Amino acid sequence: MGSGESLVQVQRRLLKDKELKIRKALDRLREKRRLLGRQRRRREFPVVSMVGYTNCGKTTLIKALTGDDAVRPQDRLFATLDVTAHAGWLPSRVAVIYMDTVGFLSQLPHSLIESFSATLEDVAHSDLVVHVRDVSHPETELQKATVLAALRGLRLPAPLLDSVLEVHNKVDLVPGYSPSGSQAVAVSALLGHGLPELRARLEDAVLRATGRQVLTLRVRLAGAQLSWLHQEATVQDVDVIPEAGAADVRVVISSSAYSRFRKLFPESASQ
Ligand SMILES: Nc1nc2c(ncn2[C@@H]2O[C@H](COP(=O)(O)OP(=O)(O)OP(=O)(O)O)[C@@H](O)[C@H]2O)c(=O)[nH]1
Ligand SMILES: [Mg+2]
Repeated sequence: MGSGESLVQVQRRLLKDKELKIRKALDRLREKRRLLGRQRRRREFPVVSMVGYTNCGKTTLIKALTGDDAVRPQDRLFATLDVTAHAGWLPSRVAVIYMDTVGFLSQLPHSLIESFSATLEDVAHSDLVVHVRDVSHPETELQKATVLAALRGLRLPAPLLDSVLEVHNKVDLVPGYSPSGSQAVAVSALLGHGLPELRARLEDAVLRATGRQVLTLRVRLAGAQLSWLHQEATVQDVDVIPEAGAADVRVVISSSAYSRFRKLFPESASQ
């Protein structure tokens, strides 16, 4: 204790030390929970990461796709400094997790580089990367180049880098816009234009990336096929045909499960 310190000052100092310890422990806990959450999510759902230049509309697009009011878009730099995850459903009722990321910038302030890269580590573990672009921005091509360069810097697995889905956002601000000769999907996240087409494209890409397909299989009701499918695949719809003692079952199934199914039940036909 310093000679000039009063009792109140000592208590304050001790409390400060304690607060620091608690804060550190909280940070560790938060990190641990984040990692656990990430592992859990990855096991259960395909993960789609939204990346793009800052202000291109990532958060708005996720909100439009998930209808989640909790995702509040903000028109300012780094409105979202942490990576956030939101669940959405694809047309075949496959659930996906959309990961919101921090927007890219050409000249990132040095003090932010570390948090920035930390939030992007998750991108490498996703099943699909969606590159959102603001096509109404005068520097949209430069922004695209910046984002692609940064993505290359993340050393993503080649299949992930090769399958990046490009979304051209804010087309409501560019009358008569149509993406020139590319595979891109044109949308207005704000007005909801182009979302059905985007969902279809997302589904295609997600199923392909995760080695799954949507099939309708004719199964005999007397056999074990239906319960097998319930266990090994995602059953979406069962259409019973009483006179045939059978059902048409629509499933989302992995390639490996489908080949096991065909071996086990060679009599079942794909419709
Ligand atoms: N006109 C129009 N504005 C849009 C569209 N999508 C997003 N915006 C607006 O663009 C601004 C930025 O949108 P955000 O969704 O916050 O962008 P972001 O990519 O998440 O930005 P950061 O998190 O900072 O990287 C907001 O003011 C949105 O309302 C769109 O399709 N059309
Ligand atoms: Mg955002």
